[in-house]
Amino acid sequence: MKINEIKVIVASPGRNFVTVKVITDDGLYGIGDGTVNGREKAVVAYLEDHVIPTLIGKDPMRTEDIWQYLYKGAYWRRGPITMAAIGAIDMALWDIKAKAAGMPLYQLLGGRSRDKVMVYKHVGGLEISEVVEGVLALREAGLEAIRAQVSIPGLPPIYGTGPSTDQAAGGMVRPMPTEEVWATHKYLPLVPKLFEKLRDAVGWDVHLLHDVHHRLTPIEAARLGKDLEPYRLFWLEDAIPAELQEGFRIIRQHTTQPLAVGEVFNSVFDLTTLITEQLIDYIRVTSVHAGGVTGLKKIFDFASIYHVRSACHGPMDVSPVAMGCNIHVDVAISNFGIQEFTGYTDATREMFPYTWSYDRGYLQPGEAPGHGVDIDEAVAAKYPYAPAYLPIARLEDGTMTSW
Ligand code: CS2
Ligand code: MG
Repeated sequence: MKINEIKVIVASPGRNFVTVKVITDDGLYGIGDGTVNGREKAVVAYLEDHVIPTLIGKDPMRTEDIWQYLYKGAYWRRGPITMAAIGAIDMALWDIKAKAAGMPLYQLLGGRSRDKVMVYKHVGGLEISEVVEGVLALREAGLEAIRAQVSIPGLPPIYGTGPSTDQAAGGMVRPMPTEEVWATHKYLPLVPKLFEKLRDAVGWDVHLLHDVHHRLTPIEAARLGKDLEPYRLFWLEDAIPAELQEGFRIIRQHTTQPLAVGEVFNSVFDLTTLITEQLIDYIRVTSVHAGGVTGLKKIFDFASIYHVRSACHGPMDVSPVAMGCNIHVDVAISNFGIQEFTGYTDATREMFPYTWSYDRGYLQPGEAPGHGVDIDEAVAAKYPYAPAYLPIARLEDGTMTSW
């Protein structure tokens, strides 16, 4: 079997997606997600100009060799654009391999290690009362794990809350970066109040999560972790920017609050200190950004030695293709933790028919050969790409900060 053709399909069914279609000489094809939210066209150019020409004629079964060829062969290794391009190709090749074997992808990854894949969904609100209502509603809908975010009184809606950035409204990506305002000193006293009210309202048998979204210093994150200990959160996510992995040592010294990080990571080298020093509890890498199925397996198997569990990133900008690959990995690995899942718009589901399924807080990979996700190119043609950016954030004095 040889790779005959590779297409890159860019479409925007509510938000931009970059999808790769690898077609073999005997008619089998596989698809992969290469979406980097707000930098999609960089991945398209990397694929079309530098990856695809080198793969035509290669044996698609050689997933590990092609992964190494694209990783080591780039010379300029790693980075979000390179690893998303590698991830897209890798997902497509695993799709082909599993289709050729006539098996769902998870069977090639060790078979089932669990009967179902637990998810968490998002609740965001402008007021604490709104968040409490939203969490109770998701509890009713069967969720075992719920992420809660609240806006800061007196400031415009911040990440994960309100219409301006709530992904459920598909409104997070804008033609030019919108500017949001952040104030740590107003945020820190608010979050413990949110979770006190949530525990009073929803009790203790539901996992509650919170995403700080890279916005604190290590000692501020240590303070927040301690303040949240009475409410027993499942995790505090992205407490600090994670380029400086050692920063987590300070948080770890002060609090037993479980920590999650890694959605912006794209290689195992981004997290070796965090994992080997057990500075975190969940690693958030996802198939599209960390080098595909091959990349995820390398990272999660490494993490399993250090008691670190998986928590694949899974908001709406991770396409149903990458979500499908995540679920196959989730169901097979030994150290599964949780899967983020926000669902998709009707247009996205129309463009990406899939056989994985969601039901009352849990996902199933499906039994179709491959990863079980396809792309309807005629539907994709209805939704042309449009430039779109994530918001940026500034402090009240105008200083740039992490969004
Ligand atoms: C967030 C993401 O889901 C999460 O944990 O951090 O929604 C993130 O803001 C987006 O993926 C950025 O594109
Ligand atoms: Mg996050």
